[in-house]
Amino acid sequence: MKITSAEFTTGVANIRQLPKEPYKEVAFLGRSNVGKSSLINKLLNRKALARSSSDPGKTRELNYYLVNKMFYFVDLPGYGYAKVPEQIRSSWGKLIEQYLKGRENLSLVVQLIDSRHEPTELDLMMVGWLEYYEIPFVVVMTKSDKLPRSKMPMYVKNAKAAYARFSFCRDVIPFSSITGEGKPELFGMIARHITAAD
Ligand SMILES: Nc1nc2c(ncn2[C@@H]2O[C@H](COP(=O)(O)OP(=O)(O)OP(=O)(O)O)[C@@H](O)[C@H]2O)c(=O)[nH]1
Ligand SMILES: [Mg+2]
Repeated sequence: MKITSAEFTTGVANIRQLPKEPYKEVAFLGRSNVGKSSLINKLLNRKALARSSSDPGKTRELNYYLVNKMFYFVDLPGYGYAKVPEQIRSSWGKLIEQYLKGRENLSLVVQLIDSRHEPTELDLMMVGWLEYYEIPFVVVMTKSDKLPRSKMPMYVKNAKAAYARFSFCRDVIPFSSITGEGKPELFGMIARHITAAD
């Protein structure tokens, strides 16, 4: 799939503001600072469409990007950032859950975990929701450029084992926003879900 256009359309802070268009959606889910915005920019061949910052926890809304005037990428607020007050953290969690639970046109969720670390409790809780709501997801291991190449197969094997019990997990893919590793695999997966009949 060739990217012909990509634009930011809206930031949603309240579940009632979700776009009404019937476009299919791919949502990006992961803890704060894991590399969601960088991955979206890489997929869309843009430098700074999705705002990537050195200030973790900055993305507080569901950010909608319309791609090829055909489907949406949704950058979900990063969870698990300790410095954010508890009250705000729980309201993000609620917004994310309401979104995952009720969004009919949600075709695929991309969960990002750091290549160098095991999935956190929150990561597994989130995919627990996906499993419960029967939403297919793919796990992306970000920042793969930070791992020695020789160690990658072992890390991938461990991550696959951590997700083995989830029947809605479609694959585990190492990815780097710097080298572009994993981009063709991830794009292929996204394209298949966007163009599927239902
Ligand atoms: N080496 C390396 N650094 C990366 C990669 N992806 C992201 N980063 C860096 O990690 C930091 C966080 O990246 P973001 O893309 O802003 O992360 P995010 O998940 O969108 O963060 P929030 O919006 O705060 O939740 C930035 O300093 C990026 O430059 C990668 O593939 N490799
Ligand atoms: Mg971000």
